[in-house]
Amino acid sequence: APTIRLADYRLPDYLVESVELTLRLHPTATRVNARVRFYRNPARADEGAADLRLDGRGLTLVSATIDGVPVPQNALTEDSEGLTVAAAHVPSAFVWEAETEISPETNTALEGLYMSRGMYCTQCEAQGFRKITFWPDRPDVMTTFRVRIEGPADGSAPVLLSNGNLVGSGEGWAEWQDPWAKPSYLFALVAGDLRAVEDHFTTASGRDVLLQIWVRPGDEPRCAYAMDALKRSMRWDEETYGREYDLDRFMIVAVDDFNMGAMENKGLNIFNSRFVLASPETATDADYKSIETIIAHEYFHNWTGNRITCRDWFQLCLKEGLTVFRDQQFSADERSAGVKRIEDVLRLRATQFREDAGPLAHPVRPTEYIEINNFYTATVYEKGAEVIGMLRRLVGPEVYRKALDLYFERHDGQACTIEDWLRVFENVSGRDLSQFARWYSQAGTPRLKAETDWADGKFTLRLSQTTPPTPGQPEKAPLVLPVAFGLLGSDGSTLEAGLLEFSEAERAFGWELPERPVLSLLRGFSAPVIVEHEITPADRAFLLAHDSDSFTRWEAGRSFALAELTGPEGEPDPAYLAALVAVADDPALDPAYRALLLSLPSEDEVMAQIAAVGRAPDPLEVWRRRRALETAVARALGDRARALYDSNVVPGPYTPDADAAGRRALRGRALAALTALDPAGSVARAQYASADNMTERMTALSLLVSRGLGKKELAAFHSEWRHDRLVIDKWFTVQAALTPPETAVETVEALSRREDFDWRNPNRFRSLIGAFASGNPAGFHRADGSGYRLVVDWLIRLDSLNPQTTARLASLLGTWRMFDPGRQALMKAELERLAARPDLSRDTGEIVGRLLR
Ligand code: B3K
Ligand code: ZN
Repeated sequence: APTIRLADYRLPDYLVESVELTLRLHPTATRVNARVRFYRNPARADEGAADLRLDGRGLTLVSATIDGVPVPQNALTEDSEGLTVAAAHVPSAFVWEAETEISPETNTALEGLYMSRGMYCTQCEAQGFRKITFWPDRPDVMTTFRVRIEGPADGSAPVLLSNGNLVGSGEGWAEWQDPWAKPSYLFALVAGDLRAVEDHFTTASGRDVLLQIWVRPGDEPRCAYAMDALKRSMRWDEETYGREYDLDRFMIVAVDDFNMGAMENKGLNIFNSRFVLASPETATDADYKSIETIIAHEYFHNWTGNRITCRDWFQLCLKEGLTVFRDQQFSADERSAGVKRIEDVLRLRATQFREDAGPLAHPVRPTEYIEINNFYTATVYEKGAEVIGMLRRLVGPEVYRKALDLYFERHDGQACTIEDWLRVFENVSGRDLSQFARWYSQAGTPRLKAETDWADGKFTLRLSQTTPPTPGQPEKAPLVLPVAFGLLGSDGSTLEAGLLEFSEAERAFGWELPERPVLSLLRGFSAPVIVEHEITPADRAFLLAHDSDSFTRWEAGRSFALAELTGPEGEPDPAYLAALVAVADDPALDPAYRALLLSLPSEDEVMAQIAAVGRAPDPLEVWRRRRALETAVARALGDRARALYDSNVVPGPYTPDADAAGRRALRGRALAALTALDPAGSVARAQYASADNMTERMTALSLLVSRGLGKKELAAFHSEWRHDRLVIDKWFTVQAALTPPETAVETVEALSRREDFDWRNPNRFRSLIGAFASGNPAGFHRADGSGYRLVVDWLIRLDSLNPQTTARLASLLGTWRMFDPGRQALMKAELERLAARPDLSRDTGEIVGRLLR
């Protein structure tokens, strides 16, 4: 497959004025009629006539006409990626009409038009529309769509939906018109036996919007939280960004078979059902939180993505980084900003730092790809969001808002680039952002080194930065780093605080102060870097007790824990345990925050830390030592664990709000401590038996399974929920991720042989194979290689059906160079076995190729 390069971008030869689509649905023989008004792109007209090139994959062409006349056989050439009409047969403005046939039922890749348990649905981003009809399938070709859907003859799909406004309907058909020009990747169609949960929203300017969440019959009672989150998102975007919704209705559809989280199709968002459906009995606090975030994210795309879209797929971060940043702001406003920031950093480190450290490292704006679906990455999304957060910090919130206003005003209706985005900020702030722009082109996680000095009443902070080489980028240049800091006096007061703009390779900053301060560095995690700063245990303990910045305060505890877990083994530092217990017990602190303070770094985090200093982590050792530290923390908590457990009962019926969830989280940490010291898991068992909500049940079940207990509870759980797919996914996940290393591989193997391991369903596949490969490092990295073999066997099986999900999971093997020679050889051999498959998909082929490069 060819490599696509940013440098090769050219304006489209032809643009589209409007399109009328008619789809006659049939499981294996859907007919698609496309009537398209094309015209020669004026920006390229002086180049003379051009071939008409249309993308198309897996389509059967039935007929094609230009201005009503069949295109002659010798003028049209078809290949596996599309068709070309010779320039001599293409007028400068014309109506192209093509009839094609497709088979949604056999479309297992879940891209284009496919079927999910009897229901028709689409996924077109990035390049799925070309699996529906021949089309210039690129985001800079935007047009208005009119869509007529004719339901399947057997009447199995009475509800027929597409983008925009419903303009006509009758027995077995419906017509939709979307007044907003959009690229093909935002096209959507849904047809099925569905029910709507409805509500209304009145926009700031007083327009009424009909809100509908479409689900399978019986799922209606589980939509309330998604609807609530949607209304809050709509209000927030008006208040925070001045953005109103722009159609008469906004629809969300829940689909069971979906490759990712959700999709922002104009006016018709399509969601993985796990990010819509929730009830206290079936969903955890974490599920509610994800639903809120993803509903907001997709809704926010209406302006950042849909009204202003990307010129080409290299600009993906233009919409994704910005929309992630916006959903993070929203959740911070709706919940606790300090807690949210820590959660976002944890996620960034677990996904993006990991990506940056391995063979898949790439810039926020990549410059080449083979399969664009492989670039919906943590770097584009999460680091993309961090870059915007830095920009906002550098210019300040008022200028940021002005810049966004100008962005919407200047670029509404356009397909834009990162240059357009940065120019808006330059114009509004008067700053030169040319060095800042490196954040978009330079891959890798910068190391920020800090050295301090105290002499003659002067405190000096010497900063230096380096970025290690990444594939294809051996040399790195200094970046603009906004470094938020505080200098604390011995009583905990702030002597000095602010933002340093550090953009050189090294530089010293100095302050005259009455006493030697303690440095609180990178407050709020103001730049996505790894800090290298030798800090004494005493200063760490001081920050953990006194830092007024909730991020650096938490980080002090984290670095303590990492030092315990990666340094020489021994009794944990009593100062750490004492400081930890003090904050965990401090009633003045938000319970959710205390729960985070009490959580130890994940095994992956510990392994990354070990690898960062050039050693090969032993996943089993890491697991064992983490367990030991958990026990030590539990001992240090002593009777307090029981007190925390008893005093944080949330009274009344379950509510998913942040306060209640925070108390449950803290209570969960207390239960973990109790369970660490109780080989029978009796308190966890009791909680499992008495809990009236899934959060407390899963907390208890997870702890039991992680201790090799819970057989009885697992059996009861399964028989109670066997008819609920989303809940049974959890049942697979808890075992795949938390079964102790000795029996993990066998457990996953046995689970994969079950009849209800419906591996064709992406959620189910991820719930077992994904959860094992990403959530159970000690099991997955078993020294005999059986974990790798098991996962790769399944990837091979899935790849022929669903390349996108396979490729994503294959990237989990990207850490192979971090391990000891034995594990490296085993992992490499498995990657080579995968690479050698003759029929490997382009998606998985690209990932595996880069992993082995
Ligand atoms: N834009 C979609 C992701 C599409 C992924 C294509 N492989 C969801 C989102 O980011 O909101
Ligand atoms: Zn998005």
